[in-house]
Amino acid sequence: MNPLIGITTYYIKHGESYIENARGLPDQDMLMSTMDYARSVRSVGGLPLAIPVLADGDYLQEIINELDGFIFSGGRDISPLNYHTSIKKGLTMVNPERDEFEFKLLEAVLSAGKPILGICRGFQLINVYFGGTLYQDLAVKPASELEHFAKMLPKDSPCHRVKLSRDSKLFPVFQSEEILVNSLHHQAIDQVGKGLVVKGRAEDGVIEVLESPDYPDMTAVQWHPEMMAEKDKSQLNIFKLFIRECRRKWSDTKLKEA
Ligand SMILES: [Mn+2]
Repeated sequence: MNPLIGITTYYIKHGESYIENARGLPDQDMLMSTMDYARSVRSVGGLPLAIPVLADGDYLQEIINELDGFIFSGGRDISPLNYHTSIKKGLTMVNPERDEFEFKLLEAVLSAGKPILGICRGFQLINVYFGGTLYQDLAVKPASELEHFAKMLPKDSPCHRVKLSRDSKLFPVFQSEEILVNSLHHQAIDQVGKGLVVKGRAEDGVIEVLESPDYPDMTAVQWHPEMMAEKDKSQLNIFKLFIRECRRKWSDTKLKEA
């Protein structure tokens, strides 16, 4: 069985990225996803599918029923209004439609008990969903010498260390307490959401791994394993773990139905 894996996407509103003779027309909205997610999922035996931002309750329920696992992908900043905070210096573009859709999707996936992999924005989305907050810009607060928004490096280049807890589900994946990760985020977790547990931090204390005892099939990381996976096979193990969880959930469900 090859699990069907839904991957959330950018919602690019018309006019936003239109360049004459590039793609589409000035009055067309677009969805966008980097190929890294699809390639990583495919290389571990999953069937990757992009999920468009469609504000329609039936659509949500149908994809929940049909898909076996969900990747909440990277992207723009989450609007601070979602964590009841005023807009602060350093916030960049937000997309309220995507925020609203993904919070609804996350709620539905959690209640269906299907496996979740949250990456970067997806990791932050999970924290906000559980009532946590974010630093709106690491350049402003908390000040650190570490560069977490390393756009000057290749996408797969390690930037800093992450210290994993020995009881993290990622510890057996990497078989190490210390791993090297890329870093392409300018925001970070401030207050941790209810029921979430910090299982990994960067050298400067920035939270990079969250887990939940209530949702053991949820993995959430601040870095981008999908960008590193081609060169660093240990990062691909995160996807292997996720696909294993999807297969197990799928066969548990089939057993119950039988
Ligand atoms: Mn980082």
